[in-house]
Amino acid sequence: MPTTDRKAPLGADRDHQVDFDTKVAAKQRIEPRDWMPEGYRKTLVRQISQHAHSEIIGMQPEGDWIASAPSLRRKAILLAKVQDEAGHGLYLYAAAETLGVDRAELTHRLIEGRQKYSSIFNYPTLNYADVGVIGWLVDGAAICNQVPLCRTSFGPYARAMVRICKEESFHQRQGYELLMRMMEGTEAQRAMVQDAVDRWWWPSLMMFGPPDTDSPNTQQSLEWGIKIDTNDALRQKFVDMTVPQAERLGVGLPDPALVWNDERGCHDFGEPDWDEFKQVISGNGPKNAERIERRRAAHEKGAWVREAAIAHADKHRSAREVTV
Ligand code: BYC
Repeated sequence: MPTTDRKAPLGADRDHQVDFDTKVAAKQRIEPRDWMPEGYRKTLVRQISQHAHSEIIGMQPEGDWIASAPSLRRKAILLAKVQDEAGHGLYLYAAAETLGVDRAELTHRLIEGRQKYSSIFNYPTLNYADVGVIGWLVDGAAICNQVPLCRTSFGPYARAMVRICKEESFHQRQGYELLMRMMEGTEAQRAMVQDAVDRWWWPSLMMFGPPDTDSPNTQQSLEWGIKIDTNDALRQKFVDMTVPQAERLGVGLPDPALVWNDERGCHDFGEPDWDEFKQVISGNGPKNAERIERRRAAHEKGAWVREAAIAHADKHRSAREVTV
């Protein structure tokens, strides 16, 4: 499907822009048929499709553990979570399609390395404690980032976020509950949890994106109401939310600079390794090549399903034509 040009006719541009700005300022939703600045549309396509890719690629690190889940209960929980992630990807691709892009094209951009997905999924899952820590920290960070996005200015994205956030909160709780159980277990189980927390803490902080001073998109996205908070504000919120949970769990967080600051009314904490972040989002993280290769192989393997669905739709269409 070609990209729709939603630029207004010459002469009407100014009125449309005023109308758009008024709606955004009044926190009303912009809907797919409304006029929107081309930059707004492009930014949304970028963010929503990268978000969708993250959900789909994010199925891999945990999906690897479905076959080795330690009990039937854990397997049922993990299966449900990974299936939810596929669903989130679908809601988000559908939201992106309302902006005039085609999902197949977005998938190609991902596979060909022309679009990003969340840095967090380029780290390996080494044991079952990682499944719990992904739920607790990664889904916890995702909730922090996504709850404000329920109020984002583009209607289809905001509505997708409402559904996604409900499911993310189950994801976060199942992770925390798994870790709680492990912490009640043996010394070796507690050590596994601590090791997983040590490995996932900094990558979780990186999920919120570069520092505000190094974030080229934040200011404009805030003005358009696409983003509601800055990267640093959400990172801070996540740290403040997570510290008491870590204490309750009985694990340490691997940051010697992490301390409550009475004056600021929040925690001080150390800087993530931004060079590592840049490497990971440039395709050089520990698992980037493997994640993309698996996505490409899955896409190719699914070609017959897409062909069959199109043939089925064509058959129905021609059957309808005969009977009308
Ligand atoms: N990873 O100007 P900035 C999940 C890129 S999935 C990779 O701050 P922006 C889950 C950024 O794209 C949750 N790239 O950008 C699933 C930009 O590059 P481009 C995923 C990153 O967009 C399965 C450049 O850096 N959540 O929860 O204003 C299992 C400059 O950054 C990252 C979302 O996608 C990163 N971490 O802000 C379990 C949330 N950070 O595109 C869990 C929706 C930055 O110009 N997205 N970059 O080449 C957002 O909220 C925003 O896009 C971000 C970045 C805060 C991530």
